[in-house]
Amino acid sequence: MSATISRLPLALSAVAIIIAAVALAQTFTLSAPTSQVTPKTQTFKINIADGEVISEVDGKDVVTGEYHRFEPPVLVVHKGDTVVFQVTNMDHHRHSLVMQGCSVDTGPLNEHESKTVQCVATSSGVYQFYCGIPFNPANEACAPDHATITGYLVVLE
Ligand SMILES: [Cu+2]
Repeated sequence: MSATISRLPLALSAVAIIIAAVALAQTFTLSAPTSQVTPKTQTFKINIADGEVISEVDGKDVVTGEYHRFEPPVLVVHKGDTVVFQVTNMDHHRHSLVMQGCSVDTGPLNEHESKTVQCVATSSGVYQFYCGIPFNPANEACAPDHATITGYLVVLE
């Protein structure tokens, strides 16, 4: 009986040491960097193109307008990736691709002109890219829908 009582503090000490060791191990595990996707280079072919607005007029489909867009309009990468934009202007109006945050700017692109620009996506988030050439019908610069020629770079954590 007395032998059992005298072993109790030893057993409690052992349990305390085990609990402390587990807690310490968890502390180091939690403070260790979380596993990240290995940064890589992601290349996108992006066309600046026009589309037709087709409306039904007197029972027939008629082209009633045109719009301009980036194709594809949404790009998804991971933080740390190098993003390469191979931009081609397929439209007869002059356009460009500009983005802040992950900073790129092709400068003005004439019809069928291409330019490659790149940036490193250092922060996660959603970045809008857009045409940087304001509409000016006097010199073939952009189009009336300039403000809606936009796309998005989604940078995942
Ligand atoms: Cu524009």
